[in-house]
Amino acid sequence: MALRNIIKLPDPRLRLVSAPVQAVDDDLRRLVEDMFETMYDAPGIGLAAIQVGVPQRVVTLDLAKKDEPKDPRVFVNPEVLWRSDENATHEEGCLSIPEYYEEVERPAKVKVRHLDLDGKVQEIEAEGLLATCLQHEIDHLNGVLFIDYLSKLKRSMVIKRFTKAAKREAEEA
Ligand code: GNR
Ligand code: NI
Repeated sequence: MALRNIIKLPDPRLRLVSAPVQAVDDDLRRLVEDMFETMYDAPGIGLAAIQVGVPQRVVTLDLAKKDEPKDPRVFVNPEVLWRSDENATHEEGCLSIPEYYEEVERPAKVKVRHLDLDGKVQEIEAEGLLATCLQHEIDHLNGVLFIDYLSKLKRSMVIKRFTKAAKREAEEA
């Protein structure tokens, strides 16, 4: 197991479209282990592989509260099969855009098909926070970030702030 570095805005890799996983094998299981370690350490409730620089369609999630037992979930090659017409608004954050939070409106419910770590096809219907997080993570696999749903002004201010911070860090290094 190893902690991996989480890439941050404006890293252009966040805009890549990740490739489908070809085989559910030990290499994939090692990546997933590292993703959980990295996600729990951050801490975050979800992580897409591209956030650790791996452009493959893999998502980890754990929505358990602090006082609850861990509930690690893995979604390989997730696909949205259905979205509700009804929308819901949730405050979102992203480990690749640290300490920035905004309300985002998305379909309230989604049906998602994916592979599990045994390579078996699974389908789930999600609502609430699970629906929000799954959509946030599947967006990452398509190079989409939650700031893309905000006004142009808000989005450009966030990108500017993180671009400046990255420049400053590069100069200090
Ligand atoms: O840790 C996270 N919290 C969160 C809160 C509301 C909506 C989505 C998320 S996902 C985020 C971790 C992350 O960046 N996943 O890509
Ligand atoms: Ni994110």
